[in-house]
Amino acid sequence: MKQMLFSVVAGLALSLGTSAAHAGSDAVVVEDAWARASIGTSRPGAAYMEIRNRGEEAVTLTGLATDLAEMPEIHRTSTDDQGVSSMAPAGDIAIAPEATVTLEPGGLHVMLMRLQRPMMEGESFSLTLVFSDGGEMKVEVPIRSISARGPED
Ligand SMILES: [Cu+2]
Repeated sequence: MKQMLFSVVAGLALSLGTSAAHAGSDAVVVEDAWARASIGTSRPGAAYMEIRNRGEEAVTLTGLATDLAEMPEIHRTSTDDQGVSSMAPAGDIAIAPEATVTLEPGGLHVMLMRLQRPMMEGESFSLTLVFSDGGEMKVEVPIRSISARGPED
């Protein structure tokens, strides 16, 4: 009897722990995702979106996965005093409660390195966002024209 009680309590603790761990990234909403068509596969593709944390705890975006590219990464473009811009891996992206992180041309972006196929205007691809609490979110990203500057182009 004592043994059974123990396992019920243990099971309860486990399920509470799991739901708490997923509360963070479960509160994340992605809006206005879009990508630009590519010329072939020799150069990396890029994708943009707004990542909104509607929860009460901070969440951290730690990685990306997609079958479109072997090496999807979040990059940050920055421009120095001379007006020269460059980009580098942005590392983990922390999103405070109620905050929105915007991925847009000239700033943070998804860089799709080693494209496995050309990105064709009018098609879409799925991109999985991976969070530090173990949560994952799959986003369908529409591919706009090669000259698109925003989600409506
Ligand atoms: Cu980049």
